[in-house]
Amino acid sequence: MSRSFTIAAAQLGPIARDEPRRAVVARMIALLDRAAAADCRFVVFPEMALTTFFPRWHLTDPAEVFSYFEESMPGPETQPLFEAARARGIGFYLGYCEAVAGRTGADHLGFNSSILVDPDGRIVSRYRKVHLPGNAVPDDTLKLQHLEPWYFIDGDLGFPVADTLSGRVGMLLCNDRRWPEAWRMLGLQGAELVCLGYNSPSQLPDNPRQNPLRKMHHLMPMQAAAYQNGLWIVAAAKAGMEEGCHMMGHSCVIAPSGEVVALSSGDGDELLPYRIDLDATAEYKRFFDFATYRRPNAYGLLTEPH
Ligand code: CDT
Repeated sequence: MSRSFTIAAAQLGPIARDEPRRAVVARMIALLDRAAAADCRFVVFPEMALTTFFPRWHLTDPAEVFSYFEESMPGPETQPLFEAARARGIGFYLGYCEAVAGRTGADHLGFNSSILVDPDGRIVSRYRKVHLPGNAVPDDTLKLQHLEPWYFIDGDLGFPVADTLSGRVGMLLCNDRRWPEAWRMLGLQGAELVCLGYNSPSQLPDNPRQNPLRKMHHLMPMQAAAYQNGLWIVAAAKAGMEEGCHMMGHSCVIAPSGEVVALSSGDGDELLPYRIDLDATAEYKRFFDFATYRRPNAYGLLTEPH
């Protein structure tokens, strides 16, 4: 299997609070159709791709919170996505909320997770988000809450890298992209491609001075990470005005040089295909040559709690 192939960020426009899974899955299958027409081998869907981004609200009805979680993957409503992808010979990355059996109530029901599914329809890797941003307890004084540490449990699988797509492939989720340690964990394992889905508001009403910098703060850490670790990044957004909150688009493909080589242009469902060559990572991996030049003895502070 060639190490040069077409991959796509499969950006999703807004998902309504009451939009049924089967409608979202139908939208995703329509993107798979476009991906097949573009000869893609792999597509990257967003974080929490199956539902609206509910952590923006303090929800008190356990039944509603539970409705945003998947008890199994694939489950009855996501099975058609797996079948459609396999029929087209396309693998995918999917972000979703993973329920943990036995949890009750309206908080900490499970993980903010992602999976890698190969073109044969097999789940080859799982990731549970490590960097959960926002407030750990509801704070109704905020203009925009972001309650991931309230709804989710900290990821406990580390930063896995899978041998698939003829290369080494890792996963991250949204806020992880702002943390260099996450990328380095993947880089140290030889990752050549990292898939990332995200739900990022385009405005931060409680930190308005950052608003004009939002696009830069999205791209800059990933451009640095791609270059410093010699890897490709494909990042897929939830975009557009979702339940009154505008979600940043700017899905992108970033090369191991750090260059943004593809960038989405709209606020809706959009496929962003790009042909990548995993062998293009070698030049940058050689340039940094971790085995020769890293100085772990000088980095002890990085792993000490502060
Ligand atoms: N989903 C996610 O991780 N979003 C965060 C928002 C942080 S604002 C509290 C992000 O880093 O984009």
